[in-house]
Amino acid sequence: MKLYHTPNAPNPDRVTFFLRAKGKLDAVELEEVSIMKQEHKTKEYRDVSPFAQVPALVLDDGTKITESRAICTYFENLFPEPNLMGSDAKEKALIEMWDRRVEMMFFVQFATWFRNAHEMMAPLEVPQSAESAAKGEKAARKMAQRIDKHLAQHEFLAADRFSIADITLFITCGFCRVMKWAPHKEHENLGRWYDAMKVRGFAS
Ligand SMILES: N[C@@H](CCC(=O)N[C@@H](CS)C(=O)NCC(=O)O)C(=O)O
Repeated sequence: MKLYHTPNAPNPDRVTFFLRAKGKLDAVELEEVSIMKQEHKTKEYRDVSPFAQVPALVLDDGTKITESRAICTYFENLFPEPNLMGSDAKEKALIEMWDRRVEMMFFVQFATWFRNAHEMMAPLEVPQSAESAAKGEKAARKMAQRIDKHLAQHEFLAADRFSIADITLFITCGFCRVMKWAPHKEHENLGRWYDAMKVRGFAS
């Protein structure tokens, strides 16, 4: 199977970090797609990913899976150990709850800020909107505070153990560098959690 990805872009990183945490990065053939060169907008790549987004996974039977969370779910089922999405009903629900919260209330809000404010994104976000940027920034900063408060009481984001929710948060904190913001340096508990994730080494 082939995984189309863009190194240092957050959604593709979510999948490659997830595979690395499973020790299975070598199970896929990797093909790089440059977003900056707009390679994701070519006809060839749109045949793989009709919405022109990265990552995309193409299975050996030709099936195309193009949402990072769905690709991770596929790998979770293919490579069950180590478990990263929950082993029983309660864990599955708690991990999904935090993963969705991070994705929708932090990642997407931050991405809205970045896409609408950064000059590098002007060719991709047409037209950029200062109002959308401001709303995204406010929501992302608020969620960073909420997560910091949660991490004051918890070693991991969900279910008291390492999971996809931690991976999604880790890639989001890393992504924030594009706006010269490091939420893990601004918030003590988030910082302690971030350092523990780096030591864990799943991302490198
Ligand atoms: N919901 C999708 C989002 C994918 C996505 O937005 N990927 C970005 C890279 S991080 C992309 O392809 N951007 C290209 C563009 O906006 O033109 C997923 O989770 O896979």
